[in-house]
Amino acid sequence: MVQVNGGVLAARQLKRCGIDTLFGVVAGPMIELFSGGQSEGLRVVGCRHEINGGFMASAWGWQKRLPGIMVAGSGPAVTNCVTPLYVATESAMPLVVLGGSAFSGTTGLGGFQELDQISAVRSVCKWTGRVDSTERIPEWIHLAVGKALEGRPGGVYLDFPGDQVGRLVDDEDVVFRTAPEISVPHPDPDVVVRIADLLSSAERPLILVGKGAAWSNAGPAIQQLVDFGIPYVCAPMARGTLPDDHPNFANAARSQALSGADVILMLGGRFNWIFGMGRRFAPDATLVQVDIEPEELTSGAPVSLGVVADARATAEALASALSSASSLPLAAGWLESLKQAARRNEAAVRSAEVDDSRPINPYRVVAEIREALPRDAIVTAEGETTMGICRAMLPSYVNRSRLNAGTTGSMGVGVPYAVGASLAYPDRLSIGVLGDYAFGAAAMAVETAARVGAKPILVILNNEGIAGHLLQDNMLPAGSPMIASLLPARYEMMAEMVGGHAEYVEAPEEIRPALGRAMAADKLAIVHVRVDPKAFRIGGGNYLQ
Ligand SMILES: Cc1ncc(C[n+]2csc(CCOP(=O)(O)OP(=O)(O)O)c2C)c(N)n1
Ligand SMILES: [Mg+2]
Repeated sequence: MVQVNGGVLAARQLKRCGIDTLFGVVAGPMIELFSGGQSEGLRVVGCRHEINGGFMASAWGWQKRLPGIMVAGSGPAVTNCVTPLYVATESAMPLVVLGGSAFSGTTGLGGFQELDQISAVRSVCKWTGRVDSTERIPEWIHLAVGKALEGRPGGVYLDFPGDQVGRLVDDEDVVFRTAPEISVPHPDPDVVVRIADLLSSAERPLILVGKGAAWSNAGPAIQQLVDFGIPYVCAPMARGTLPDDHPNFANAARSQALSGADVILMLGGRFNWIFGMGRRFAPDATLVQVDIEPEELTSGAPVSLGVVADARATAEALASALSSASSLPLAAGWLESLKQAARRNEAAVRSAEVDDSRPINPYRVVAEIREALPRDAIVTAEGETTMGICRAMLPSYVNRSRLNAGTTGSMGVGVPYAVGASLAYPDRLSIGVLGDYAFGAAAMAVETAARVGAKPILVILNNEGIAGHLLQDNMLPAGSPMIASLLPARYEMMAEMVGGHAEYVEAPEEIRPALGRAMAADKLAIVHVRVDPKAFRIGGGNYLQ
């Protein structure tokens, strides 16, 4: 009879779930989970802070279409996971946090790091559970992975009382579980006909593409649909679900599209603040929403027809329902007017893109990045000014290749997202375009990246603060100590510190060569670009939209 501990059992079940990478901060009472992970052949990424580990795991999971797994010790290690769980749940990214907790025999006595951890995380989780026996650890992992992944993905928490983790059990008393094959919900055929009729009789149809469409790989089917002549707008992290150079891509005319459409079909997205809580549409617009979660269909938006179904299955059904029509002639003028509006909006920033002045115009930096990127790059953008400019200017061409501050607008995600994405797809370029505050919020993750061989390129647009100097100069008392402005610290030295590649750029003509050297270096790189602290975004608007 062979005896194994709870850590080995957890690792074996995770492998059965298709997971080959764990993130975590080594701590009791979870040491056996780390050791079991390593002995069972999983890659274990030891992070410098649970918040970074949780974000790395979320990005890895979003890329792999599996839950990211984050292993944390007890007490503060678990409370440090509250933010990644919240961000994952709100941004529909699958994340499983496995947290150690106090030993059962001493609870209530003031044990080390004792806390009611489930209560601490419950409101930011899709599901929580507590391991009740070492033998059942595989079953609990099976439950946690399934709950994180199915329906709308999100964060889940599984609590491991310390005494269950290290206990040895006979391996023949343990049952491993296999995930069910899940058939996704298809739309009712009659409803498909109704939506097809609505679209083909619309004068100003519009398709909105949410993260659910990205998650369900709906891109090719949506492409067939928009090829009938329908413009579409992508949610920020759904960029690339179909390639951004599709002629009907209307994000550059987003306001015109949202306020002008007469029939709007939302595929796999929520009418939350990113879509103006559903209040920005024309009063007589007809709204159809397709979502895997029924409760999403009641929201601030005046939805007239809700469909509980998978985005890809629905887009495929609609494309075949429309297939007798070669195009939608009624909508041709509308599509053309949005293309013109997009060209006008893009032209408004053109002079900034080629601006030669010093300090460097941030639009110039992002334009240079755009020209240097391969089509399959995974792009993470974060910051206030910086993320807004990236949203307007950086394209994505491949599904689930775009990460940003997401539904919660959380700073501190950028560095770990870029690292997690690089670990998920080591052969693709993972680039983080980050504000200086955003970089600093998670800067020590560069040590993790260098140690595990992740090779993100982190381009820091250093405008010396939170929205550069704009907040400090205009909204805080004149002459008061700097709290929103920051020092122009030499951030690239953090790459040197860990043996990575460092670039420091002050002149516009140096941007491209520096990016080229960083890409050729084949290791973690920081390209630190000093940009104009007084520059702001042209056109304004909400920073995540
Ligand atoms: C966790 C968290 N804390 C604080 C904020 C408020 N906030 C919004 S943007 C931002 C930083 C922006 O500065 P930077 O990253 O340098 O980008 P810039 O706007 O200068 O390009 C902060 C702190 C937030 N969104 N999330
Ligand atoms: Mg800044």
